[in-house]
Amino acid sequence: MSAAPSPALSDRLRSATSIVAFTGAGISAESGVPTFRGPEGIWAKFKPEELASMDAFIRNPALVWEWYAHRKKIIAGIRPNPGHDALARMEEIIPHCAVITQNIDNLHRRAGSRTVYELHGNIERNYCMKCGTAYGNDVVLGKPGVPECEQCGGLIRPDVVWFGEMLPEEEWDASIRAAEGADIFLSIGTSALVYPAASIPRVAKQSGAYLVEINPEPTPLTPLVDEFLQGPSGTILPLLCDELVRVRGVSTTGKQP
Ligand code: BV8
Ligand code: ZN
Repeated sequence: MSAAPSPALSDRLRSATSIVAFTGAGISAESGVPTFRGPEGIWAKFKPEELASMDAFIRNPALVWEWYAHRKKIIAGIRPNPGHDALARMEEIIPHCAVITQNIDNLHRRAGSRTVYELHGNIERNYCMKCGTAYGNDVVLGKPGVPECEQCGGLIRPDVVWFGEMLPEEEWDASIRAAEGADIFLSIGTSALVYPAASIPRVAKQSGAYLVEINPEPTPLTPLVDEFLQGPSGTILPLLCDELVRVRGVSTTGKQP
């Protein structure tokens, strides 16, 4: 286990035409977004099913909205970190680059990544459960208690995937296609516990990708990976991007000199 890319990875960085990143809450930890299962995890007090599920919302919409309003406020005040920035820079250099994220914080797009597949939705979006009308956070956070639809009075919910809910089909299909075509697949900052998302790195590996994991801790995926870069993604991803620039002899703007 090391934090620096091996010669085998440098070789692949030199020739890769497709690098795909699969990210979880860990990549946003250094931006100040609490992870789910860490000691400070946002689920430290509750179990996921007690908050991020339709049953929880029907049972106690005010508690679920209090939790999401709290997270929306945290996320509104944070910025992408060098890990997000490095992935956006890679997209300037490699023709086919994609980010498959489990995160709902929108930080990849804010860092400049353009091909981003959000498997679990986006906390900046909300919609009415009855008529589907879309609402931004400015509207829902301005209302006390559980926000109701201005069109039909229905309950408004965050546009995220709850436990027991299907993932968005288009994002899922695009993510599988990207994983199947990846030369290098990076699994970054995820405990690899939540399915079906956690099956995607395995699809990449089975399709011939060089599978790299970036995490300060080992996970259930670690035994399967070709390379485990142990450490925080905010440090490791910029180093990986510098190595990509070095072996391909490109300028940092991604353009050939
Ligand atoms: C579905 C959005 C079916 C909401 C989320 C039993 C076995 C297997 C599966 C199941 C099971 N029982 C139920 C299931 C299915 C269930 C599931 O997988 N449960 C798990 C808990 C066992 N999955 C579902 O319900 C999914 N839907 O299966 O539907 C279906 C089929 C047909 C018809 C209808 C339905 C839906 C799952 C989506 C749930 N929504 N989020 C919200 O955010 O509020 S999940 C949530 O947790 C996140 O989105 C994220 O995706 C997920 C995983 O968390 P991670 O991102 O990995 O974060 P975590 O804290 O766990 O780990 C952080 C990592 O970062 C750690 O490893 C840490 O070491 C590392 N780290 C820390 N600092 C850094 C770092 N890494 C790098 N740098 C650092 N600085
Ligand atoms: Zn409505």
